[in-house]
Amino acid sequence: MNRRQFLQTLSAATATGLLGAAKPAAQPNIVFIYADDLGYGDVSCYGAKSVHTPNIDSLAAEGLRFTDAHATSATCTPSRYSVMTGQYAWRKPGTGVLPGDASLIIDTDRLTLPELLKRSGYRTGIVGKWHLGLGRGEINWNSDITPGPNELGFDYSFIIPATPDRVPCVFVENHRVVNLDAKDPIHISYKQPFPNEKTGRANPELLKMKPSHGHDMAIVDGVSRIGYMEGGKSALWVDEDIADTLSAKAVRFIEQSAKESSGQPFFLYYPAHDIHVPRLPNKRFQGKTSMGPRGDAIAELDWCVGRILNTLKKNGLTQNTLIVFSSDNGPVVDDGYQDQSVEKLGSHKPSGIYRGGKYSNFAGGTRVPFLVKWPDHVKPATTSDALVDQIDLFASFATLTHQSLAHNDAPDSVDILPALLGRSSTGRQSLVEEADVLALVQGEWKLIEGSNKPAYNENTRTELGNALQPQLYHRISDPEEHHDVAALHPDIVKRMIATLNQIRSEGRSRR
Ligand code: NG6
Ligand code: CA
Repeated sequence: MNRRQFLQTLSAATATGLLGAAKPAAQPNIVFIYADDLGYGDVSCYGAKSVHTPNIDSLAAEGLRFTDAHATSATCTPSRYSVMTGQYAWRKPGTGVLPGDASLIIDTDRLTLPELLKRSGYRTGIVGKWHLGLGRGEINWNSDITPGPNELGFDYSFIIPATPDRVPCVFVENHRVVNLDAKDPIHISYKQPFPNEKTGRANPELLKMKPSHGHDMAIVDGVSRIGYMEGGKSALWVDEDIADTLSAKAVRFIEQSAKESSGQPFFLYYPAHDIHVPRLPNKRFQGKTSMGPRGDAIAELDWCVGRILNTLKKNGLTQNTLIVFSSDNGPVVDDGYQDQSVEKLGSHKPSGIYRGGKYSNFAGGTRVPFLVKWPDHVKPATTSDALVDQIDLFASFATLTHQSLAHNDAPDSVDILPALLGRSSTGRQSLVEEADVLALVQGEWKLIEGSNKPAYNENTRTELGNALQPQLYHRISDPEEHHDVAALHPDIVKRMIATLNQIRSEGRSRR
C-alpha cells in the first residue's frame, strides 16, 4: 500500500466511524457560517427570548462567545468583500450593495481567503449567498459565468449570485446556472421590464407577499423582486426550499471532503440566505416563533447550523473542525416586504441594547454575534470582550496555517488568533466601520464622521447614525450611544479624525 492509498483507507475508515473519533490533523477543517442580517440580539445565546436557537447556542456552550465583534460594514457586499480580501471595502470604490447583474468586484490577482487556505492544502468550497458580482461586463447567464468564486480560490461553488430579493432567482454551481433549459434562456435587466413581463408594480394581484418599499419589479414564485428577468423557468428557485437546498449542498461538500480528500483539510464558507428578505422559510418553520417570518427564518437558520454540526459529527470531524459563526451586518425589521415582522416583533430587540441596525453607523449596524468552536483548543462556555473584526479571519487563518502574508496581502487584516482562540483577552486596538460614512472604534471611544446624510430611514425605520458634526461616544459608559460627547472632548475628536485620515491615506492598516 503506498502512502496515498494508506491515507485514503485511513480517511475512509475515519469517515465511516471505524476509528472512532478522528485523530486531530495538523490543520483543522474550517467552517465559516455567515448569517445574513442577523442582529446582536437575534439568537438566544445573546439574549433573544422570542426565538430559540439551540444549535447556534451549542457553539457558545462548546466554544467562545464574543461580545465586541464586528462586521466591517452595515451592509452585505462591503462586509463580504472585506472577509474575502482582508481589505476594507471602502478602499475600493464600487463595493456598495451590488445589483444582481454586477461584475465581479474582487481583483482576481488579489490573494483571497480561500486562496490562502488552498495554498496550505485546503479543499475549499462556498455554498450560499455570494453578492460580490460575477463576470466582467454584461453577464451571459446561459453559458459559463466567469470569473467568480472558482477563480478566487474556491474549488467548489454553489451560490445565490446576489441576494434572494434580486434577480436572477437561480443557483449557480461552478459557473453554470443549475437546471437551466437551453431552450428557455435567461435575460436580466436592471433598467426596464421585458415586453409582456408581469411586475409587482403592475400586477400586485399575483403576489403572495407584497412589498412595503421597492421590490416591485420581476415576479418570481409570487414574490416581486429587484430587477427584471425573463426565461429560466426550470432554473428558478423555490424560496421555501432554499435553506434545504443550501444545507444539503453543504452536507455534500463536507461528506465528499471527508471521503475523497486523502486527509486534506477543508474550508467551507457557508453564507446563509437567512434571515434576509424575502423571508419565506420552509413550512416546517412557519409559525415556529411568535415573530412571524423573521423569527421563523431565524429558527430555519438555526436548523441549518444543526444540520452542518450533525454532518461533522457523523463523519468524525467535530474535534478537528474550527467553526466560526457570525453575521454580515446588523438587523433590519422592515427591509421591503409586508411580512408582519414589524407587527409581530413584540418585545424582541434585534440589535440587543445597541442603537440602529443594518445601514446604520450606530453599533447595531455592525456589532454582531460571533462564536468560535474548536474542541480541545477553545475552552467551552467562555466569553470574550476582545475587540475583533471579521476582516481578521484572513491574517489569523494565515497564522493558523503557518503562513505569512506579503505586505500588500489583506492589508487591513490583523492576526488576532490568540483572541479568537480565547488565549488572549486582547484583540485589535482599533477598527474602521463603514455605513454611510466611516466610524473609528479605538479602545473605549467611537468616532462617527460628520456628514449631511439623512439621520433616519423612514422605510426601514433605522436610526442611521448620521449627523453634520463628528460624533463621539464612550463605548464603556454609554454602549447604547445615546450621549454624543464630542463637544466635551474636542482633543479626542481631533486625534481620532487624524487617525482615521491616516488609515485612509496609508492604504493599509496592518502594521
Ligand atoms: C436594499 C434593499 C433591501 C436589501 C438591501 C441589501 C430595497 C428597497 N431595499 O437596497 O431589501 O436587499 O438592499 O441587503 O430595494 S444586503 O444585506 O445584501 O446588504
Ligand atoms: Ca446582509
